[in-house]
Amino acid sequence: MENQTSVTLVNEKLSFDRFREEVLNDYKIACISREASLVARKEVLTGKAKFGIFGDGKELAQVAMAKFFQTGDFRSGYYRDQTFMFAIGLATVEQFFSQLFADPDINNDPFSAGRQMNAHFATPFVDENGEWLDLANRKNISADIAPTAGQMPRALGLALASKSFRTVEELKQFKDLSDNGNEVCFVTVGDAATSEGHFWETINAAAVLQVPMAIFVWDDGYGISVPKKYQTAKSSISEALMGMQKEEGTNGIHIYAVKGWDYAVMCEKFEEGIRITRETHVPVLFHVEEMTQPQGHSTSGSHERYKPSERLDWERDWDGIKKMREWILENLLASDSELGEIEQHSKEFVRENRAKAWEKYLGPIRKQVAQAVELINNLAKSLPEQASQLVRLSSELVSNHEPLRRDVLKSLNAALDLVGDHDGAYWTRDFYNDLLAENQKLYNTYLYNEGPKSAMKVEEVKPEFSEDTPTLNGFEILNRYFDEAFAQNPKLLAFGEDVGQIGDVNQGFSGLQLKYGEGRISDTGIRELTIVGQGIGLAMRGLRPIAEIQYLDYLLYGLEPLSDDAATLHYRTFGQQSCPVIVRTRGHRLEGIWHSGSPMGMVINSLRGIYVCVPRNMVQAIGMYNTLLKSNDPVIMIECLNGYRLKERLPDNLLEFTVPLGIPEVIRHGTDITIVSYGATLRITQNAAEMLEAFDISCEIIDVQTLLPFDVHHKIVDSLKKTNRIVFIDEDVPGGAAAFMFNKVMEEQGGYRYLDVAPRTITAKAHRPAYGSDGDYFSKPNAEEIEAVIKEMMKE
Ligand SMILES: Cc1ncc(C[n+]2csc(CCOP(=O)(O)OP(=O)(O)O)c2C)c(N)n1
Ligand SMILES: [Mg+2]
Repeated sequence: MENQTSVTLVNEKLSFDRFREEVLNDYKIACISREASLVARKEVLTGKAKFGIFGDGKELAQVAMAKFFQTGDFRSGYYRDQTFMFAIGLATVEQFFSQLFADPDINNDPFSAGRQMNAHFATPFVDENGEWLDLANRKNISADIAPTAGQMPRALGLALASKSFRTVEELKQFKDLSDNGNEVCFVTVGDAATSEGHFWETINAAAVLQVPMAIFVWDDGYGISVPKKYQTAKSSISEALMGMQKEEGTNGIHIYAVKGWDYAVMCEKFEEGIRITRETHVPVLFHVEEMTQPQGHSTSGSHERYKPSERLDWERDWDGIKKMREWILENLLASDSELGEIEQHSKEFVRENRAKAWEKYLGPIRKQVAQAVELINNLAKSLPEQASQLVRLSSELVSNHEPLRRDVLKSLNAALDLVGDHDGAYWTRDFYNDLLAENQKLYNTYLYNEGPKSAMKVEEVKPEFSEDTPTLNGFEILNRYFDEAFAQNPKLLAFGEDVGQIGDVNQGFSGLQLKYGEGRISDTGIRELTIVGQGIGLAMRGLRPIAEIQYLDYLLYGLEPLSDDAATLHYRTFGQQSCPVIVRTRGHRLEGIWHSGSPMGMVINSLRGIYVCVPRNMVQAIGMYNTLLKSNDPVIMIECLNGYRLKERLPDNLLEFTVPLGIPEVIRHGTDITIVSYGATLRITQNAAEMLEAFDISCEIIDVQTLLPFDVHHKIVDSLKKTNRIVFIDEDVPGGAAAFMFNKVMEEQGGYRYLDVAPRTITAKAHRPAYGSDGDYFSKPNAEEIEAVIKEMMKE
């Protein structure tokens, strides 16, 4: 008996020691993080960094949250989370400063190679060959973005992937990607950002879908200068959300409200809520109230300007770290002097790491400076006439204590301008060009995949047709394709409005939900923004989602996450994260202001980093799908709305043939004029070409097939060399994608050299297309108009 008691006592002592140690470690991380915020702000104010936004005032919640973030979990958060990153060991203080200094060396800023503002974190999801890493065995941070609540739509997909891995039988084999769907997506968001539609749409979708998501609202009462009363109904996001509270027999979410200074309660509630969402996949939201901003919003201003003095006093009194200190002392977990030691150590630790980061950042630039100075001084020796000016250039560069890469190039360029073509400048010019190439690698790479997973490296395989090849409606061909593709590739998932039960509004997925199950082919609510987000998140977790936007006109609702998140992901992570989402939509000709749009200029200009495919028929579309499924980049596939009922031949090698991206196809050969177009407009163009034939005018029609990339081998200019006349036609507004094509051929391909007459564009009118067949005829380019323009060009 006595023995047992002493064992229990020893155990209790051990667990108390462990508890104490954990608390003090959390306190230490909080102090280090606070110190990092204080020091980093000074770095910006003294000009060593451009801008800073920090996690001071949010420390306690984040050390608490970090305790329950397990291997395999994901975070989709925002710029306040440095403490969390330090606590889970995915960021060091040194790395934090490297990013603040915009260090472009990926070894120093492993999150973005200096491409992102500070506190925008990420971990690698793919290796250098674009293969998915074993995310189930890692702690995963999806790359942060600055647009408020922009992390929400993606989070839906990251969380939904867990549900897919848990419920879809075919996905159970991918043990490296998921441990039976036990992964929780941790989401952080500011109180003011909850005013965004992104927040509401995501919460509603998560509540409907029931996915493992733990949302933490960091509530400091302000969105920059605007207080909660202008942001949130009842000034409380947890109260405003009460109708979503899960009850017995309903879906919904669990809601907790906790205080950001109350370390003990947060630890308890986070443990409970996260355990529940991990087990049951019911989402959970923690409203963390009464947080502070000791230094205000960012380095761009001071909060004394807009916070009442009572608020500033309150923030000082209720500072989380101060409160945690009091709590530790009250509970006799450490003495005042022990805590003092931790605080002192934190200061030194941050100072040392800041210095290391600065040295690493500046070292390579100093080397460039030294080499440039030597070259310029050598030039001065061999060119006495320019010597004094050259020496002035080199001494200016030397005396710059915080030189940038651009300063080195500016000095070298100025020196080269001075000496002209002189042979003595050979090495200087050589060095200048080397630096240009080096900086190009640092700043201008990875917009798309460049390695084996680049869509541009997929070999062309032609479709094969045999004698008994059937001719079917376009939608039937697609339907056969999706059937075979889903049978072959277990990672394929498709979803969107009306995609599940009826198999999409044009029946591409008809019957396939029955065959492959709701886990793989599903209906969604009307929520284009989070349909896109769902696709982004699923793709980031190694799945192959086809996210459907019912009509191209409604892409606008989902454009933000495509532009800000998917299109920038590979670039902003220096190639460490990829998002091979296929956004499938249909557009161009139909009827009416919101069903016949062709806003291609909007698409190509907002979606650099995404491929834009505009197949003229469904067989071409399938070839592009095949190409894209072999690669890692996101794409938007715009099928022709009026093409689903046109007859096409069904290729025998449906899953094998590929259409390479950026390769136009001549679909009608001719000698007098080159017509460049794509998609639905091609049929009208073909009609016009037939009409023109009666007048002995021979048209060559080129289908560009993809707008991004555009004619990579400059095939169009080859045609122009033959015809010496060119017209670009599409259904976008004037100055839209037709102007883009015009620019590509004239400027990039040097097409202006081969023109006999002025080149033209023919587009839709600037207004939206009016309803009905006449509305279409008088709003969009029509065959008669094309005929007239071309006849005129032939007369010139
Ligand atoms: C879409 C968008 N609008 C505006 C901004 C500029 N902005 C950056 S942070 C911010 C306030 C965010 O407040 P909150 O969500 O409460 O987060 P906090 O900074 O207070 O932690 C604003 C308006 C932005 N980044 N994105
Ligand atoms: Mg706020």
